[in-house]
Amino acid sequence: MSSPEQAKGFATRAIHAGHGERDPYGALTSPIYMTSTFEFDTAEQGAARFAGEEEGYIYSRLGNPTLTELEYKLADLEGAEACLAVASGMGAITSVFWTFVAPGDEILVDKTLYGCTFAYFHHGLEKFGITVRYVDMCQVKNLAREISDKTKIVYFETPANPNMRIVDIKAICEIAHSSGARVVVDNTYCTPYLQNPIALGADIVVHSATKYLGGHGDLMAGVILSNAEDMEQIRYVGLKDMTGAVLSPMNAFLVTRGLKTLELRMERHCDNAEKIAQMLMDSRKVGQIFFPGLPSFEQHELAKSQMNRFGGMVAFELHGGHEAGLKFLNSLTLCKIAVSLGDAETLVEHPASMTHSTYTPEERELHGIGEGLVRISVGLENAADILLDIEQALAQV
Ligand code: 3LM
Repeated sequence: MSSPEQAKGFATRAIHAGHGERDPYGALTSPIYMTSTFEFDTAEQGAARFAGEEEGYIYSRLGNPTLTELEYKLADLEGAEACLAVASGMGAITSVFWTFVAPGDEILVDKTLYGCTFAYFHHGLEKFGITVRYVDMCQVKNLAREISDKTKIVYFETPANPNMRIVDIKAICEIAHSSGARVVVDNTYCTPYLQNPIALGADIVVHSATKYLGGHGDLMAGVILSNAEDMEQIRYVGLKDMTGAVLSPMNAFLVTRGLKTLELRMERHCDNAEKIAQMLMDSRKVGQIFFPGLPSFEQHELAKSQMNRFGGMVAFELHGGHEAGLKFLNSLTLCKIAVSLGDAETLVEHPASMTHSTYTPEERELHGIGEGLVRISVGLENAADILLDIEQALAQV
């Protein structure tokens, strides 16, 4: 799916890439192909499509024109050869792993991961005879020490959910590739507007498109991006036969619509998050602040080198621990108490009891997820209003 749109600016590509032939009625917005199956002209044509001898749609689990438009657009934005849109972020992650791992294989994953991704590895893959090893990939030398020729996949998020640890994409890819492992990066927190893992050497990128890509909190979706060969396997093995995590054409349309404003939205998310992180610095209720844009953040320089800006996610540790975390959430009046991220509304959650309750308390401690940690998905409201709400909630703690 390499595209002639590549040379144009991000917003231009986000709006125009993937929009194919002019519609017969001149409709500016592509129609939504709400169909499960496609009619063949002849029995021979059907057979030729199944045999891969003729291009064309067969059945919506294998492909659908509304999804194709979204896939083409996202491949362009991430600089990937091909893309596959699926039903959720978890559908994306599981479709990749079921395609490429088998019993006896080993995978190396970062020690901090989104809670359900951790649960999939820990309670899912391990049950099928796949060895999962948790490595602190913020220290590149740890991967060099742990990797072996049994390692099939190296997997991480950067920034990691929920504590914003940054992994050096380029350095990790060099080590993984020297051992013949594929590198899979979850780019949900950044979107292709802020970070391009493929340009830094990653083999496969996954996203929860439920978040910033859709951007309005009204859908579930996931995407996978890679080279054409791997994507063919993920589509026809992982999605078609293993997970069946098919995206509805309606939701594909909504993600395509969301992408048109991705650049504008990300700029605003970043502006607002910078202001909130700065304000938190002045609160005596707050301990460590996890935001890569702060010069005091341990990995600020690394973040600067691989991200265009620092994103819309801010986390912080309250001195009062678990109780203080819940009290803070219950004191909010504008911001919503909710998991998920990347919506127009500011969403605030308590990872230890919500998104990361899939870890045991011991695992959370080991993986750097504190009991007093609060996570904010900074929304698109006016910054002054968000600041005021957070300040008054902090005062109640
Ligand atoms: C959350 N996260 O609030 P879906 N990768 C990352 C994610 O953050 C997520 C997924 C994958 C949250 C969801 S918690 C019950 C709500 C980095 C989701 C999975 O399958 O589209 O939800 O994506 O952190």
